Amino acid sequence: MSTSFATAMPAAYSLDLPEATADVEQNKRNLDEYGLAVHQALFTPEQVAVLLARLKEQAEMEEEQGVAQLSDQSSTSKTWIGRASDGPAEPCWQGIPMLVNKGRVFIDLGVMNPVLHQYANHCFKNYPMMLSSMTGLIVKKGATPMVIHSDQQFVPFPTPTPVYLNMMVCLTDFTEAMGATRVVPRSHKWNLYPKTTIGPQGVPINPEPIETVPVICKAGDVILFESRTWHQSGHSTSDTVRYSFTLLWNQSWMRPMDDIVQSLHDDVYESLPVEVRSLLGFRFDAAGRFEPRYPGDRQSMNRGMPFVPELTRGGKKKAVPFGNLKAGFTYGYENDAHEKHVK
Ligand SMILES: O=C(O)CCC(=O)C(=O)O
Ligand SMILES: [Fe+2]
Repeated sequence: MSTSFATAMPAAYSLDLPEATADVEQNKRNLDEYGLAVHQALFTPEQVAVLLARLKEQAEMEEEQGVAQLSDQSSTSKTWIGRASDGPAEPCWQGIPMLVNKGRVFIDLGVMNPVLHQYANHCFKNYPMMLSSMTGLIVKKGATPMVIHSDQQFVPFPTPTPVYLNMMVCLTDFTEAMGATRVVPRSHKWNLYPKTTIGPQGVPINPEPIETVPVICKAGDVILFESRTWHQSGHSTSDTVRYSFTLLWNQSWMRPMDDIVQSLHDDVYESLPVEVRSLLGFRFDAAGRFEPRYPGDRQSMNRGMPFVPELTRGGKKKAVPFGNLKAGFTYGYENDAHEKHVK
């Protein structure tokens, strides 16, 4: 199940955490040193209230309309799509995937947040990035801990930079009793993924004990953890529900966790400025070419392509010319918009 690169984790390691701060340069150093950082109070109480209200309403209505992603503990256990009553267990956890389609506020405050871009550019050493997923996470009493994992656990070799960077936007306080995210500080330097095996319930478990520490936060804080850092959601024993959403970014050569280009609704796409489309993958640097499915379909900004079906003499299908590739370029000539967001 898991791939290990080093022989073993260190016999002893420290669980000390960096202090939360709004100092971006300090947080960059913390990301380098600990594999994580907490940006303190990035969002105002008013912004948190708006984000939380939208997330709660969406979550409730997904459940009411029988399309909620629910689980007894986390995405690694008994997970189903439907209503709470459809499942085999108590729905202590709810995921609200593809938030790009579920409220402009998540895009304006999250995806387009210039402070958050600075962290991604730092971790990715300014290699172009794109949004990989944006997901709401609700953790209720009874939710048990997620398997300890790294978010790039399926990458079959060690990487000198993280491939993904996760940003957990706390919409309530995160206390240990509420199942706050737990981490293994400095594990990003180990060149090792936490060991997992399939447990008796048929889902991955950690066969050996691994000590983790909760990241205690306030509503409005953002936990930044890069994709080599070992982590898990915690065990909720509290009546207070933990609400958050994560922005996951990846270097743009990597296949994103969620195929947002495929999944973004047309009306949302139409409403978005080019800067947002660019960050959602409608601009590519190396991998991810796509063509229109029909004439007039949405296009990659820096590689617009004609509609070209199978063409046969006497056949009915016709090509529809279009294209914004300039002679001498393969892609990426629209550098101004691009550079603005990756530097
Ligand atoms: O909910 C949490 O605390 C952790 C979630 C997580 O592991 C992830 O988003 O990758
Ligand atoms: Fe994770």
